[in-house]
Amino acid sequence: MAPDSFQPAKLPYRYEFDVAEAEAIAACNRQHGFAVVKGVLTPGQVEQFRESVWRVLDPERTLKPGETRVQTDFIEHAPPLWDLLAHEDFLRLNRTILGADDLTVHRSAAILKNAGAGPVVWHTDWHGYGPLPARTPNEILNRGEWPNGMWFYLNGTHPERAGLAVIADSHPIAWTGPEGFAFTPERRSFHRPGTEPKSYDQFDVPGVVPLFTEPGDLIIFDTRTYHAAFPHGGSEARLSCGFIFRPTSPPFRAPWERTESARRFCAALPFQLQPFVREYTGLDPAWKLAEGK
Ligand SMILES: O=C(O)CCC(=O)C(=O)O
Ligand SMILES: [Fe+2]
Repeated sequence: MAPDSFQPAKLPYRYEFDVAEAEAIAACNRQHGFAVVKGVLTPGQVEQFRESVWRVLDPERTLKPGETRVQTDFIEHAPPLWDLLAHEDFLRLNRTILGADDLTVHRSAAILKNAGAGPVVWHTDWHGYGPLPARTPNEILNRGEWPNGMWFYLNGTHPERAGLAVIADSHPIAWTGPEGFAFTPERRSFHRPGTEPKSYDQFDVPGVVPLFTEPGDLIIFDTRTYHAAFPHGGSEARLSCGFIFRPTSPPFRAPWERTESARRFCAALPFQLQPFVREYTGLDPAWKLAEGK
């Protein structure tokens, strides 16, 4: 691993902002494909979010060394996140990024990653480079133009402990990949030419920005931005969670019915927050494209 990946990247632009700087954050995300927003959560919220991640992903505390768990309808089970639906700066930031006043909760997730876990390979979350029709819930939900990364890393992020890294400016459709690499099929990742076309998991890639954040900071990245996570060489489990909005219009349909859990979530939200979930699809993990389609 290149030693520089443990140093903050020296970039000719600012990518860390205060939550009130909505225009500058949206501009940085548009131009460079990512931004960090400092201190969005209070220490009390960080504590509540952490408690929710443990409660939902590991209620029995059985997480093994090196294990990672992912949960893909997290907001439905984590009422402390609902406070963000009434957080004026957070809403204004999302409205500015999306260029829309009416927002719908699109999807949410949480990840619990124990010390000893390996890296997350370089990838884009966007499935628009792949074939139609979409085959999985992720492929259905990750074809939009809204940012796909709106993450709170509740222990902060650091390259030594499974921190997130992004490749600056990797989000345009016209991007041709990092210098010295070729894309793997469907542009999911990249590899060194002459080696097997499997997703790259090292950090010696041109344009890498390792992120250094505190608990309570928000990491935003564009739907097409390439990102990866360092191996977890720390000693405590890494907890992260987040959710994204999409503009309520145009309508967005999913090919599954709301799950029982999605229905309970929508019913439980206070009256004044209902507009955020009228068009909520939830995510049915059991859905897949029927054979022969
Ligand atoms: O483990 C991480 O922080 C990376 C997560 C990620 O890339 C994803 O969920 O798409
Ligand atoms: Fe990802």
